[in-house]
Amino acid sequence: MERTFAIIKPDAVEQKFSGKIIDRIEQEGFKILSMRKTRLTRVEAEGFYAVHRERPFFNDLISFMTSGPVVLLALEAEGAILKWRGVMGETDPAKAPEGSLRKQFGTNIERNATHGSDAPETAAEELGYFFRNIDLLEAR
Ligand code: FUP
Repeated sequence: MERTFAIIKPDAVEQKFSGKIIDRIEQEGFKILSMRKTRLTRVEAEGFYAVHRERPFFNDLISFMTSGPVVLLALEAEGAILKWRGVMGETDPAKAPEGSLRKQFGTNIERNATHGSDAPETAAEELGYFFRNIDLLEAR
């Protein structure tokens, strides 16, 4: 079993798509190990996206990610990381396949509805960043 970290971003929460996205997560066979609705502080968002600090879109991205509440999720499934990336589709909703979450609920490359870890190392890091004692979470 593999774990990944997901975010339902402020655009999707604001448009009341959280329920539909959580439903899709369950229908796809992910187990929700932990889930929390919160509003990211600037410090939290900047730390989370630290790898993008030098990118031209960084400030806009941080403003967007702190603009309203998000839903943070710890997910588990066989091959969870790639599986969740597949359900989300490409970063740019315009390039994401029909039926993917970003195609269905995203607006543009910034307001793209969801986040998902891109590799085992980032999944472990991101899960640890937002969920204390992630190693103790049991699939029940
Ligand atoms: P992804 O792994 O699909 O989330 O994509 P990236 O790591 O490349 O980008 C992380 C986030 O930065 C995206 F979700 C949205 C934002 N971004 C922009 O706002 N503009 C860009 O040109 C690229 C990414």
